[in-house]
Amino acid sequence: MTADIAASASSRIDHYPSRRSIPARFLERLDPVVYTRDVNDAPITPVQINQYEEQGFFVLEDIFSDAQVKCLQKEQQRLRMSEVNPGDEARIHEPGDNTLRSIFAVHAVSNVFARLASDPQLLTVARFLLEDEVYIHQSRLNYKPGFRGRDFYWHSDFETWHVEDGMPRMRALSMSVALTENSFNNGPLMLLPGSHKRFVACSGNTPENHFRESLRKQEYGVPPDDLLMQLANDGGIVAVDAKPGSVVVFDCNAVHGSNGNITPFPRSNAFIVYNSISNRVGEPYCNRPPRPEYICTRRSISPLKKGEGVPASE
Ligand code: 6CS
Ligand code: FE
Repeated sequence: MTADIAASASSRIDHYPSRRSIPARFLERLDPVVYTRDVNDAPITPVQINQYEEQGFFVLEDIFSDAQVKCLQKEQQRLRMSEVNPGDEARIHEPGDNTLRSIFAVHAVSNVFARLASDPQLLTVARFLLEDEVYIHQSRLNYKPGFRGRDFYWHSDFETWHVEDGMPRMRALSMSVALTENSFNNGPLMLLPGSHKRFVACSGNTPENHFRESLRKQEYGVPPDDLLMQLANDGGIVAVDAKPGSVVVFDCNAVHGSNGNITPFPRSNAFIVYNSISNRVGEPYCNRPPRPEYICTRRSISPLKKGEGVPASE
């Protein structure tokens, strides 16, 4: 068998079987966390590299200036208020009411968020950790507005991206850019340190068009209580209080979630998901049709080039 056939054959082997109608269980992580072995002139500190390796995440403080944050906030408000074609599927509302929960593919509809996604400070870190050229697998704004912002239950993004998008291996990461204060009381991102080192294979089967519900309230691909208890007992729970303009970088398989927000203060973040160009998505592993392009980039996969950075707003 030639090398490329072997490679494509191996890429179709399901190394992380999940939602196969068998009880949930831990599987070994088969992939590195930090792919780079050469840490000379790294764009992040040894402490950050070690934290990412061991805990699955770290925080980049003060990446964007107040003027840049102001520009991002104005843009997220514009998108939030913008008239869109009725039934725009990329705009997700909270279950049961018309509160806007998320907007997906913001890098594709907004020049400001395209510049955020290609910002050299972010792209350099993603390329370093994944040791590859990268492309944007997904982007989204999670608004989590005041008073009525709902929770995002515990999950591993990779479990979904593997099963429903056909992402073969754990060679992707998310960057959550804080657009408003992420404080301990308005539903900050919570992570289970060390959870990225084991894959939680979930029970059940993926329903048809699962994304129509899962982006509002995820019920499949969710770790069961006993495995969550083990992860929390082993590594604790960290709620990340992040100032506007800071960035939480977390591994694709780090189990995370966030509580609802009944405070008057929104907890709005922009998420950019970088996938390695050598880990591009293929056929889903759940034998369902591929999810739409606004959730999972599939048509236009090419190495992301460094952009001019996030504009500053006067
Ligand atoms: O299905 C997805 O791709 C989305 N679901 C969650 C809960 N987090 C990652 C991503 O936004
Ligand atoms: Fe997530």
